[in-house]
Amino acid sequence: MNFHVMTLFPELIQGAASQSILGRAENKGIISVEAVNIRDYSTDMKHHHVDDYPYGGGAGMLMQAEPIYRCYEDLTEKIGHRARVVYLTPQGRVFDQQMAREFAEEEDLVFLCGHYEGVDERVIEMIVTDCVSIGDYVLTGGELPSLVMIDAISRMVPGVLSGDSAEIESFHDNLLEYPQYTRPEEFMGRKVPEILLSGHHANIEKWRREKRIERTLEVRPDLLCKANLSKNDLKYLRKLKEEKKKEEENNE
Ligand code: 6GU
Repeated sequence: MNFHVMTLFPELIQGAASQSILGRAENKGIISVEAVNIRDYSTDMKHHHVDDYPYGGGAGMLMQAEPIYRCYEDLTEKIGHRARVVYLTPQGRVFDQQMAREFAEEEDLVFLCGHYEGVDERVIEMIVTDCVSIGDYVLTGGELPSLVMIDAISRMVPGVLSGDSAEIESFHDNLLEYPQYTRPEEFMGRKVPEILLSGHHANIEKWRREKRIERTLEVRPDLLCKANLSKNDLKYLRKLKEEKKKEEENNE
């Protein structure tokens, strides 16, 4: 899978994408991350400006349509077909695991990173296929969001992760992950839960399932109604809720 990032800060993208699991996947040739500098497509030969004041007034500067359009045309010629173009913006659909899985089916994916107060609406209408936000807060530009997306999408691409770790992780079934422990058995007085040392696989599985339900109820109760819960799961959930209720009554 090939990621193409249109940005004013290509070093930020290349730096992050060359590390860790993404870097390894790139070295193995499973993915590629290429940052293209929009400034190279400026029509302002003297100062290479790519921004200007908004019509109608208002704070800040906007990225102009033409450099972005020229950059996109050049990229499309190189790619050889019209790939999906993701514009990173707080005005977009909120990114989630399901979107990551869908985007992972693409061979090429183009990102447009906005900066300043935004981008001239006309170029968005002309080239963008998907407006995506990574959450309800405001960032200074689209570079970090595009890296977040590249990371989440890449790990859905076959061969990027070893084994089946992408499968067993949180969110594919709307439950948070269970707690994990490695050596030593005791760290500053804190012991690894006995059951994990027991070698009793059925009990361990049961304990892990219960921890997942417990955590999800505690931190993300909104996910529980989307989770696929068995009769036993629901029984355990009822027990947790009753315990919680009793505790609250005791605190009154
Ligand atoms: Cl995609 N861009 C910016 N600038 N801020 C954001 C965002 C994107 N998603 C959440 N906040």
